[in-house]
Amino acid sequence: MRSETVRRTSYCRLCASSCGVLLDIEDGRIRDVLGDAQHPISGGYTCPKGRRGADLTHGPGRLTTSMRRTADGRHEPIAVPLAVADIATRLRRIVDEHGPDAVALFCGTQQNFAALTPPSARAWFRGTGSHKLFSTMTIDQSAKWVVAERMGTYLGGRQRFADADVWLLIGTNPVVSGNGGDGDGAVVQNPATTLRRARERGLTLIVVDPRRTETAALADIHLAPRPGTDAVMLAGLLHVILAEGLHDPAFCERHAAGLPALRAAVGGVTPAVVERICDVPAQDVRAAARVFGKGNRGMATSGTGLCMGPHSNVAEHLVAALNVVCGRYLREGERADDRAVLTRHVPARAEVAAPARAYERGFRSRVGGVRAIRGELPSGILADEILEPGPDRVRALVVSGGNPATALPDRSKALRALRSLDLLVCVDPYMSDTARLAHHIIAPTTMYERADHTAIMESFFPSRFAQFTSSVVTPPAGVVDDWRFFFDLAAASGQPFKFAGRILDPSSPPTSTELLAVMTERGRLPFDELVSAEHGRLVGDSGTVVAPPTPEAAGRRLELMPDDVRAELEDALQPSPVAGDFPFRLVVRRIREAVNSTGIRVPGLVPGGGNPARVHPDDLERLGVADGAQVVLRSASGSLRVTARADHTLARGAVSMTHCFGGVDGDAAGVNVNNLTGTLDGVQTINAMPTLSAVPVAIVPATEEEDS
Ligand SMILES: Nc1nc2c(c(=O)[nH]1)N[C@H]1C(S)=C(S)[C@@H](COP(=O)(O)OP(=O)(O)OC[C@H]3O[C@@H](n4cnc5c(=O)[nH]c(N)nc54)[C@H](O)[C@@H]3O)O[C@H]1N2
Ligand SMILES: Nc1nc2c(c(=O)[nH]1)N[C@H]1C(S)=C(S)[C@@H](COP(=O)(O)OP(=O)(O)OC[C@H]3O[C@@H](n4cnc5c(=O)[nH]c(N)nc54)[C@H](O)[C@@H]3O)O[C@H]1N2
Ligand code: SF4
Ligand SMILES: [Mo]
Repeated sequence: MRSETVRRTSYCRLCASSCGVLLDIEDGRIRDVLGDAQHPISGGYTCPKGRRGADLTHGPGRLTTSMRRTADGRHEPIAVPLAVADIATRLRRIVDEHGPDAVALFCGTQQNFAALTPPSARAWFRGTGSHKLFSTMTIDQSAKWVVAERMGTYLGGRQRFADADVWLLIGTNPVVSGNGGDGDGAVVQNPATTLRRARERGLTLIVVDPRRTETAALADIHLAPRPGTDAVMLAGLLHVILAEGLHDPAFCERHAAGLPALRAAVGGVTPAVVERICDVPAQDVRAAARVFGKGNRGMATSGTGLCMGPHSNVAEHLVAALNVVCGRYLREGERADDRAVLTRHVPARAEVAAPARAYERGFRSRVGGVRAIRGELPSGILADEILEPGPDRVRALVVSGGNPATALPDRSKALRALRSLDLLVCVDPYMSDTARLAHHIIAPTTMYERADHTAIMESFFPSRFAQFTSSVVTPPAGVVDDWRFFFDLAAASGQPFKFAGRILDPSSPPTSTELLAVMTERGRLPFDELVSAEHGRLVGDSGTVVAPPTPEAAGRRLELMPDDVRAELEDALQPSPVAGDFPFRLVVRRIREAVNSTGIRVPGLVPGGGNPARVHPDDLERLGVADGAQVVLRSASGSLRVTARADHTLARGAVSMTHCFGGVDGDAAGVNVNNLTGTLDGVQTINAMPTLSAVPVAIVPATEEEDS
């Protein structure tokens, strides 16, 4: 007899979009995931991987129990309390012998979609006394942190997508990625429809991307520069805007310093220079600058294509400079961008937080003297932190919702480092590449098995919205909520566990829902109202406005062109010859069917199963490579055998591939792009960010490579 199907409401937590879903549950298992048409911000939209939520929850790859590595290298099931006790003992031994800095935490992407995980992982970590905190931000868009440190931040808020008449997207493809443009909440939910509707109401969209992406296809203007030349492109746009007086002198006068230095630095970067270096016609550069400069409202925002490039820190600085120079910020008395519902509301003020350059005083690593930024050491030096001899060498690593074995640059070094650890603990519901190498794998609940709310997602929403979900299906007996593992580990280690400003009692753990409630105490929506709103709750405009500046802020200014940024721009203006040994540039590309490595092992999800190297058909023809043939990509750091695919959307000279594919045991389809990256290639000062996009490569037909 067929059992009854129950329909439950929840939201997907694989990416920041947080789409509302309806789950058909049968026999305690999810049968179907459907978009929730009544959801106020996603409106029924789901993506291919979100619709495979059933497989991610119940699929064959799902770990239903924690695992411990045996002496012969296999993994065997272990009960969570025993695992926690063993991990605590081994950590204690390492700390006693080598000090707390021998312990590190790596925070990955998937920990960020469970409200309780980041504060709990950090609560445990703080108790260790270690400085060795790492996250994916520093192999992603930490150029944005560097900009805030060197330029400062305007505290009145940014102009909003909802009432913008112009928007510039550079190095980002939100129609696929939902990349949220610095927490603007722009183009995250149902992105293609959101962009189409904005254009219908009059928004002009400019996209700068070497590929005619799904987003570029919706744009009014698409500039396709040579990969890695964004700093020059942005300097050129600034050149035109300043030369033609399209900037906002009043905003600059009041809030910015260094306008003459900026003017001087971009003075030589005429559209003709941009054409030469970026390979974009001068008149197109001028036209785009005029459209952006003449718009009344709207921002320039970037993504990984820019932040992973060879001059990422200066390029991102120039994105911010473009916004400052055009005054794209909210003024005193304007309606504030207030999206805090469950989190504490921070009043907006028409003033500047001065550049602090706090990284100059951060914890200093023995690896290259690199310093912590925002309390984190850059992940670009994680492998060296493990491998390089030294008294505070990292010997124990806890990985929370991340997969450094596939995500870190210079994969062979990363694998060597992970294999050499005395203790590797991986909290992951699947046998990820990192889990395979771990001494302990803690199997956590997956999204539909845990209670949750959207507190830490608020900056990704377009307006004031919040949602709660209870656990919709019963988790397997052997798993534990992510937060609870960290709570138990702190307790077993005799460490205090500080959460939302209070120390929790180790002998009486709260329930997940109790802790979720604690987290919203400083918010403005009562917890019971949140819980009872089945499809989430759109909270009306708060009516707050941008407050006048405080007297203390009178002298604070945004630094448009400090000396180190100017030097980096000069460097970026030296054209790197697109010829020689490595004539192509390998660029990043996300796909709808996977979020980094999550999804790559779900059968039938990724079309074709792998991650081919996509190249313009003319380039393939010139190389004598047939569509679908094997090629070898070579870079200064390594090589990779991969299937070549013709792709008309790419600029000539670019190769586009998706990261995080290829298993350590060859068990996952595809190949790993980080075989071609290095930790020293084009590495940026301050955040030690290596080049992960616009990586110089050669394409060699596989047969030739094998002959030589
Ligand atoms: N479906 C899906 N969504 C995701 C993810 C995923 O894996 N899948 N990952 C999530 C994560 S962790 C992140 S960080 C975000 C990232 O979100 P995005 O930054 O939007 O990432 P991509 O979609 O790869 O888009 C990067 C774009 O930059 C372009 N590009 C590459 N090199 C250059 C260059 O030198 N200059 C310029 N101007 N453009 C260049 C590429 O062609 C590509 O279109 O997405 C998140 N969302
Ligand atoms: N060459 C190259 N390298 C790159 C990039 C690139 O574009 N090119 N992109 C970089 C970027 S932007 C990023 S963000 C990183 C990605 O780096 P990571 O964040 O380290 O990689 P993910 O694959 O997202 O790892 C997420 C892990 O969390 C697990 N997981 C899923 N759900 C849960 C859960 O509920 N709880 C827990 N505990 N775990 C869960 C997944 O199985 C997976 O193993 O890679 C970076 N590396
Ligand atoms: S993974 Fe897909 S369905 Fe899930 S939140 Fe992101 S966009 Fe929505
Ligand atoms: Mo990322």
